[in-house]
Amino acid sequence: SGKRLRVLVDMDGVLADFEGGFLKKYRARYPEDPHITLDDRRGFWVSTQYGQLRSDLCDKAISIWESKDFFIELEPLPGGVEAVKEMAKMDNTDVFICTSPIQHYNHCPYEKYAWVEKHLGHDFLERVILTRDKTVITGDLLIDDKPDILGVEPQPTWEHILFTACHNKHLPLSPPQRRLLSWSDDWRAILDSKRQ
Ligand code: DGP
Repeated sequence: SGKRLRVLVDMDGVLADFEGGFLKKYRARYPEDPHITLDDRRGFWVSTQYGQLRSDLCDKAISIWESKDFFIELEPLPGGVEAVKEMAKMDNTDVFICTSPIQHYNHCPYEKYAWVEKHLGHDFLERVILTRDKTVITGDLLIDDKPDILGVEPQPTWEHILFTACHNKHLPLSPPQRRLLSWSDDWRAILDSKRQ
């Protein structure tokens, strides 16, 4: 028993395959240009690594996720939709999708809602939080693939669980930080560890 558990789940790189979707569309649009395999991805920002490969590739990378239909066409990552649906049915558990839209706002925010409706159902639209600053959102857990989640609140209420992605899998964790290796990993145990 005790109080309810609030779980914040990131979207890109946790529920939706941003990296895979990006690489597929980048290669289709720029077949003559070099690319970075998912195995060679390092660092959260895709455009930074492409810019290091060749300076003109930074803007070419950005052009991919700024295009219409990029976000709605992202494939779900294995097990994510099922896990979030199961979480939402658990006793004493509130789950929210907590995602940062890109600043180029003409397609992304709309398509994020459309993705949630398509894959999680209309009722889940009540559970979407779009914010550029996740530190001001209160919760017990934030499951997110971004290694450094910073904002105006120096002491966020949530514990950040680093969701493993191609760009962060080699990073050492600074204890006591915890990882979720994939949705096949024991996410239920992580939730239980936060229950009173
Ligand atoms: P979130 O996963 O909620 O922290 O959102 C971060 C978004 O930024 C997500 O849509 C992925 C995207 N993203 C990845 N690499 C880059 C980049 O180099 N530049 C920008 N502007 N966005 C990026």
